[in-house]
Amino acid sequence: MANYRNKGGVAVIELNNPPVNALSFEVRSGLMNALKRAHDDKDVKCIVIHGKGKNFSAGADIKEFGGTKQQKPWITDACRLADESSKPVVAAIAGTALGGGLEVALFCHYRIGTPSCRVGFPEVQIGVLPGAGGTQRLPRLIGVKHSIDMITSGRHVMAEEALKLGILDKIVTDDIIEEGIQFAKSVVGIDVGGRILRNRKVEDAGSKVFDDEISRVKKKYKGYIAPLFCLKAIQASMQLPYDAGMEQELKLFQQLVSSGQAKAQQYTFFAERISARWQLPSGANSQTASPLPVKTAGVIGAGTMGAGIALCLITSGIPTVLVEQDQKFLEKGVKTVEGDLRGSVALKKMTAEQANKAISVLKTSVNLEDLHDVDLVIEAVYENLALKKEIFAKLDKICKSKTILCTNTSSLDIDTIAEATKRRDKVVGTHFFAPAYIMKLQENVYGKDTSAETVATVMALGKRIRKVPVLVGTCDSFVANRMLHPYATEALFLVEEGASPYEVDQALEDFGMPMGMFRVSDLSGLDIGYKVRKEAAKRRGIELTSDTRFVNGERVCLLANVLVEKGRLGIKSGKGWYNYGSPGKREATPDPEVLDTIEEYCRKYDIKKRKISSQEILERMQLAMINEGFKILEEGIVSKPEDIDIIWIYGFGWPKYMGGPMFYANEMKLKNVYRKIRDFHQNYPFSIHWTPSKLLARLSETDLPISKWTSLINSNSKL
Ligand code: 3H9
Repeated sequence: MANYRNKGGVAVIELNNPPVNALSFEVRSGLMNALKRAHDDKDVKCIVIHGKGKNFSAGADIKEFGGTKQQKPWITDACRLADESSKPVVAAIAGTALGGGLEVALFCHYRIGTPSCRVGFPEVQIGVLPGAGGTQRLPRLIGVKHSIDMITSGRHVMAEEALKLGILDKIVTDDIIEEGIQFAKSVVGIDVGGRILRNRKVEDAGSKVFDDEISRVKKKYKGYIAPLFCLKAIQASMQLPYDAGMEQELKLFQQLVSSGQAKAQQYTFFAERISARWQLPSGANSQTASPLPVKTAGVIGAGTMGAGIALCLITSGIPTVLVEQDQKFLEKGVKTVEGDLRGSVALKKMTAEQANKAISVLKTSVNLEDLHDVDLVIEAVYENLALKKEIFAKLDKICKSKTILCTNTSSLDIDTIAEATKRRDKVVGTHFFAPAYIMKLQENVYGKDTSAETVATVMALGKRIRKVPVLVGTCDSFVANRMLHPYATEALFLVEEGASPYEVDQALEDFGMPMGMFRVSDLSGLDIGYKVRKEAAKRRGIELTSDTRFVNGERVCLLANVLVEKGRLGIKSGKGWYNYGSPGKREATPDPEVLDTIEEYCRKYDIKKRKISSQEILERMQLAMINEGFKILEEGIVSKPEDIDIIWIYGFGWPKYMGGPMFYANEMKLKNVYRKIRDFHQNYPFSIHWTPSKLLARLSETDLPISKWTSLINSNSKL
């Protein structure tokens, strides 16, 4: 709703729907009535609109999209009187004015904001476009070029920049409502005609600008349709009169709202927030547990991962000690950090000043003892259980009793590592993804003794260092890599059976993955997987050679080992599944030598090859991994499907417009997913990953939407 009061001739209208004052049906109706009242009241000389609490408004209520509450008045109906009023209308902005919130402000004649306020059109990130005049009014205020930038990126613009662009008329420092009232009074009597945006013309930027932008946007936001629709709507503002432009904007908005991409992107928006609300089996949760302060941190291991993690910490202002046992490796790690900082400055992702500030809080050491005073340590040495246990035992003696000890292991048992210490409650997994500075996922893994306070601390740390933290339980390889395993295994089987690695990658990239499986393997280094496989086999008492075809009756394909043994380690050696010309180069070209190696391998084992369609490639890789996802849910390793989707989106770049693998399964209908998995199980009986999940079997009978799975899982813990 919207509150109304008359303060000495100033109508003060408050958008009231905390915490973000989303423009629900009630708020839109309330705003329309309040503007009418102010318009009709002869005592009122001017009008101020502000938001209740900390925010102006975060825009339309996304939950209403596609629902019954999406009904008139629209935001445009609610605001029409602001446009038509001869009384000055001022938007007084604190916190955020986003999407429809900024559109309300653009219907006002003036906009003032606090120094920390932010404005923007983030609609594109939830698969739609500003549909209440934003694409028609912003170009009339700040021109086509800046409007394209803001609307297609969805970025938030801070107060200073908003003032420079002309979105804000003034930045004020006192109470925003009082400032709004004073400002409104100061403009009473000044003709508002020139301030009404619908009356302004949009400068003709020419059609070439749009041709160039279409190419840029297609490249930058590959696969996403909303940015292209945004361009069409902005172009309409230039080509059509205001009313016709508004009609065109609404038409494009409605097309997007009903698209599958918008549904998936909006699911992702809420999934991220649902996933942030964690819970431990004990019942302790994000509401009840408080994090410990992390004023200083330590990172052990200055390899690619360690250096990347240290970079995340120092760029977030956390003084960090980077420890490596060997001075030469340490120097190499520091060079990596410095190089990445320089790269960020060159790409204008940070200023030289910020880079200098970050490096100034990095200390280095070859002595673990230098971690005696830090609040949290992240160990990022290579994947060896004995080594990790040794380090944790030492840390336990060196560090303060309150220090939290984290391991970046991607597969090892947290409880076994914790057993090396006398503070098992303070041991936790913080699994980062390569490259650690870029990839947003932080998979936090609790062990059986990890305390709620420890979990709260690493979840809060994740947010602070601009990651997306997700909490998972401990099991072999946790969630991300455990699901990756059947996905990658199927990729290799497909190659054995006749698809080339390049066809596999093409199918995945056409689907929307940023990189195919084989390119990712080359980037990570084939030797890493090789070592992990050997270690895992050793733990299970198995000896693996490239001739191994079955392990305990289960089919395996060790083609990747054959490449490693030929010295093809991926990008680092200039050759892997692809040819890169020379070590470190990124441009991947298919390599006939690899195809020959595969041919030779298949001949050796008498494997018959056949033509494999891209549909089969996607189904086998994705359904194998989705089946594993249901097993993970069934075992309670994560408590909700949203956790899995966020892991795949931020850990492996699953396209947001496809909503994550569990959402994708939901869209395919679970009965179809289950049927196909059962068929694959019949056709490929030697792959345990095709054994259908019991949870999937049950859910497929119910046809419940993904939003209801969690309640069914919780009410049927014994499935
Ligand atoms: C639009 O405006 C279309 C128009 O152009 C045209 C229409 C015709 N709706 O994120 P937080 C909830 S499209 C419904 O945790 P923060 C959120 O789910 C809209 N709910 O806080 C959460 O609920 P819960 C364009 C919303 O401080 C709670 O509010 N606007 C909406 O970290 C707190 O949110 C956007 O896309 C919403 N619009 O961040 C902006 N927004 O506690 C989307 C939030 O139950 N919003 N909620 O989990 C944001 O980016 C962030 O929420 C914001 C605050 C930056 C505002």
